[in-house]
Amino acid sequence: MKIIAADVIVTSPSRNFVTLKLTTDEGLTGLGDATLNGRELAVASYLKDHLAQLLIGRDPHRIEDTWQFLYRSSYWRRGPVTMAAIAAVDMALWDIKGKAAGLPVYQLLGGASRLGLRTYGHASGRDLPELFDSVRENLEEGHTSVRIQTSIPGLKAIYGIASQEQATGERYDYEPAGRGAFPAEEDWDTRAYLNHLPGVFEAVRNEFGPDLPLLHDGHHRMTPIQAAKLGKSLEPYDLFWLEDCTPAENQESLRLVRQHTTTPLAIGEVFNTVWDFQTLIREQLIDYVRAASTHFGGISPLKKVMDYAAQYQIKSGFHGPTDISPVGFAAQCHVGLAIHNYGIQEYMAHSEATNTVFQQSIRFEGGYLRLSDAPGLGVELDEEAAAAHPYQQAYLPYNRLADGTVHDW
Ligand code: CS2
Ligand code: MG
Repeated sequence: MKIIAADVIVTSPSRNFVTLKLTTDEGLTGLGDATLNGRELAVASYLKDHLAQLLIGRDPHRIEDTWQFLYRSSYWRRGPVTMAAIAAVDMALWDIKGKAAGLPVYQLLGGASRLGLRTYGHASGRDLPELFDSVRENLEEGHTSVRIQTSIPGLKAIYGIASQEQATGERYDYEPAGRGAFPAEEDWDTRAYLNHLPGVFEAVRNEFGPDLPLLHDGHHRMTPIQAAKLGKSLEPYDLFWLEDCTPAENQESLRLVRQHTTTPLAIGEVFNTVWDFQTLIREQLIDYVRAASTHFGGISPLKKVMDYAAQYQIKSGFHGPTDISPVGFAAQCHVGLAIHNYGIQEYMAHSEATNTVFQQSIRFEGGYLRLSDAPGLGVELDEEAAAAHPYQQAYLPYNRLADGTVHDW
């Protein structure tokens, strides 16, 4: 079997997605997700202008060899653009291998280790009543764990609050990247945040009891000592995890956080390779690996990092917002179903428009994501529907402190 075409499809049903479609001389096709939120066209160009011609004529069964060839021959290793492009190729090859074998990808990774994938949903609110309603909605949808994000008194707009208006007038529900030619500016104050958050968790615990697993995303905004303080102050509320408490490109900073708190830590949605996790895993500085197959080079490296993490009892908590396309989401769900050290999967349902372009076979039933027996990844792309939603420029927001300093968003 040989690859005879490599096409890049850019579409914007509710938000932008970049998809690679590989076609073989035997008529099989494979899909891969290459979406990099806010920088989509850079990856589309990487695939179209640099990788597509290298793939023509190759044997699609040689997944590991192709991955190593693309990674090492580029010379310029790592980085989100390169690794999203390689991820798309890797996923599309696994999709083809599954279709050729007549098996879903998880079967090729060792078979199912569980019946379905436990999830967490996103709850948020500008005040406690709105937050409580949002938690209830999540529970009604079937989520058995809930992420809690809240507005901070005195701040106008911050990451993760669904009902706040964007500068463009759109709502946050599906996509924080606002459409338009310039990123929206939000505000930030770490002291106000550290003072406000423990009270919110106390109120949520009082309302929903001690058993509901609760999560929180710090979105890279704290220094190590601030993160340590937050972890400590949230200990009475027994979090499932505190996510991205520091900008973790400095892996050593997690030593300090870890020394001070038993709040479990999850990190890595912006990481691109296993090396970004090396110190964090070896020194057991985290509890959950937050990588997404799409930004991490695909299914092959995601399986490798989880096998490494398994030696240290570290589990998966793959990044699953709607900027991971249905293809990338399916890819990591196949890994999640197969590995022993599965933890939890972030799950935000894609919009109706997204689901008309991408037909997904994963179902969310009884609180679990259930994978189908469809061969390969189990996602179909309707190219006509995709063409009806042309690319629209969009940017993630950014933050400024009260004195005008740019801060981590
Ligand atoms: C995130 C994302 O889901 C999460 O935990 O932190 O919402 C993230 O902000 C987006 O993926 C950025 O594109
Ligand atoms: Mg996050």
